[in-house]
Amino acid sequence: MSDLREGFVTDLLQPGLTTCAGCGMAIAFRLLLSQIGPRSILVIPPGCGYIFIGMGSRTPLQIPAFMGNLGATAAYLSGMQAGLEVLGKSDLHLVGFAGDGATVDIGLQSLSGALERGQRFLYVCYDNEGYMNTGAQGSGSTPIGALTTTTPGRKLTPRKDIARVIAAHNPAYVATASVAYPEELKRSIQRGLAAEGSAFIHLHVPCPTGWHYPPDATIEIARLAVETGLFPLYEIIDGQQRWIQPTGPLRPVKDYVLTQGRFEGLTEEQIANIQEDAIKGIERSRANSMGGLRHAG
Ligand SMILES: Cc1ncc(C[n+]2csc(CCOP(=O)(O)OP(=O)(O)O)c2C)c(N)n1
Ligand code: SF4
Repeated sequence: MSDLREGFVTDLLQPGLTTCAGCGMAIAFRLLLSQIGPRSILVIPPGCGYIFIGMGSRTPLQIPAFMGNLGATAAYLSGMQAGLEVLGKSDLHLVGFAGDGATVDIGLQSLSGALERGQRFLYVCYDNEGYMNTGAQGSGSTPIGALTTTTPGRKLTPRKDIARVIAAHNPAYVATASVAYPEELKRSIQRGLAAEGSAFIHLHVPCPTGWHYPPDATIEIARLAVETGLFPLYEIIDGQQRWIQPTGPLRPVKDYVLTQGRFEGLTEEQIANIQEDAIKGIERSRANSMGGLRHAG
């Protein structure tokens, strides 16, 4: 058992979880816990992340956590912030950990409202690019060309660029992050916790079960998404965008799509279209950036 007295914390998450082998989200969640520490309250909506809250009276978590409904993570965080203010407690971190379905689709309205109000919390959207917990359905964050159970003929439209959607609300902090760059992720979490207002991290977490690849390839695939420009890394602090993307030429997207069964059977022309989209996307993301103050390594 962990001892939660100051200085005695060993692990805020106990073993015996039922996440799939090689789950990128599970790796990312441990990194998140290592940064937020025991003085935190988590809100996690239904989805694979709910595994960390537990079932019935059993939980592997050593800090308070609450499962809201799928569309209202930011509304719960807002209510908790108001409650803590009334109680005069300002030394607790309020942290949301929600999937892409719960964020870019179903929870976008409540998140948008909370961002407009400038409420203070850290919201981490773990993006496994689909509704994975309910059978790998396509979401607004599923990339073009991917096979899912609701797009058996492939996703025909590009993903929503959620970090830019959030940035348009001008919150205190926005970052994109990848489980393949843990030091950058930890720094972004710290910056988000320190921000004087709402903080949002869009965190890329490969899913072996839904993307159809061997569980030991998770980190390699996450790194390829960044290196090909399909998931560029940057942060925006008080409106100033800084580039975190590794330096050097982009790798071809073919190196990425060939690693996963969800892209099986793509034609050369379809791969060329994805390549074009990746270049356009990275140019859009880069357009507002100042010189690279941080570089993932
Ligand atoms: C309003 C609503 N619609 C559908 C569901 C059923 N449901 C539970 S979890 C889930 C998937 C959530 O997907 P996402 O947020 O991407 O998280 P992931 O499962 O990928 O971790 C769905 C559709 C629900 N709980 N509430
Ligand atoms: S379905 Fe994907 S995201 Fe969900 S627990 Fe399994 S590997 Fe992780």
